[in-house]
Amino acid sequence: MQIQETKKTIFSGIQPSGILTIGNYLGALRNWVQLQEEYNTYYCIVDMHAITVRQDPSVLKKRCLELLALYIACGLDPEKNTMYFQSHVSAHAELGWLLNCNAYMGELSRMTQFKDKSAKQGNNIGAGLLTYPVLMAADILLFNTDLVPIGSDQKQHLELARDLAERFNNVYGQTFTVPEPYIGKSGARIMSLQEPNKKMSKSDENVNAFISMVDPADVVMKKMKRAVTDSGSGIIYSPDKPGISNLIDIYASCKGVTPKEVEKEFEGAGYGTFKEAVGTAVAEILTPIQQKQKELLSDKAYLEKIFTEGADKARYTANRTLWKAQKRMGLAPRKL
Ligand code: ATP
Ligand code: LTN
Repeated sequence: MQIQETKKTIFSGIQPSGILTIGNYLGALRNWVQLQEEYNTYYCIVDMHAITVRQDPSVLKKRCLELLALYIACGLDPEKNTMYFQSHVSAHAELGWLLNCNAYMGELSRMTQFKDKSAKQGNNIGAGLLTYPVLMAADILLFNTDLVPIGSDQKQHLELARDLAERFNNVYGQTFTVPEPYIGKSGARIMSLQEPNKKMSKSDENVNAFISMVDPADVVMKKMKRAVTDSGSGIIYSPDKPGISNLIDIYASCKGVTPKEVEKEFEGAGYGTFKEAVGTAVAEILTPIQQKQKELLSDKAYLEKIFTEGADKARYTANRTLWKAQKRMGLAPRKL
């Protein structure tokens, strides 16, 4: 009990907006698993973030449960981690509103993800896309989070969460812990297999651009073989070889080695041989996870118990922070 209380806190989340890719796994989930021993961890399924773009309700519902099963299948122990759905803890939306009232249009409209996603939406851009990072800041600040493990694409959003925390603390008095990002040494930015200058994304229209966590070994191999490589030859890690460098990153992250060590291992090898090795390394990681996820999904009662207990625990801590922030802003205080 004593140890539990002195542990630092981690919060992170993934949107159930599609089937996860190996980018999500290597950039985020895998690090979460490593961190679970040392920290007090909250790993959320951020379903309210997913609805910032239109979702098919029946598909979303299914994906939420699949994502929880995937968290566990990847190695998150339900005994050690608090796992729950964001929409089950209303303090997320409520603190999001308080922070919205302290956020500036200018800083929100400068967010790269907003610019990218709104460009795809044409004329009717949902307001949720603009305020999305404020909700993310609320997620994090509710738990007095010290560390947020994320892929490097989320760095800008985390910077905003820090700015909002500092601004709030300066105006209303010390309320929130200012969080730090945790970005892994390898796998922090896995690129598209088809356009290696673009991030691998689960919402890419081209299925050959990503490897999904549920792709069977033969599909993994097929997609790897189709991956765009660069002119010339040689397994060389260099900015002018974005295709092969991405494959080196994937292999290095799967095997826990450095890009330099990969170059050495494949010295003199051709692209074909290397792509096969990368495909095998990825499939070796995915196959056991897929089996475990399938088993877990056959026991809905077990999953329900985990997300219900997770939300109960998260709600308790989250409400305390929310009520403190409300009080600081001058809303009528209530008994804790
Ligand atoms: P979408 O494409 O639907 O916007 P996404 O694939 O970016 O979503 P998120 O749910 O937004 O997925 O991200 C979950 C976590 O995975 C975040 O920490 C994010 O930084 C990380 N992540 C996403 N894509 C990659 C990638 N290509 N490489 C490394 N990390 C990634
Ligand atoms: N915005 C993130 C998902 C996300 C998140 C969070 C990550 C929502 N809330 C809190 C870390 C902490 C994304 O798009 N990847």
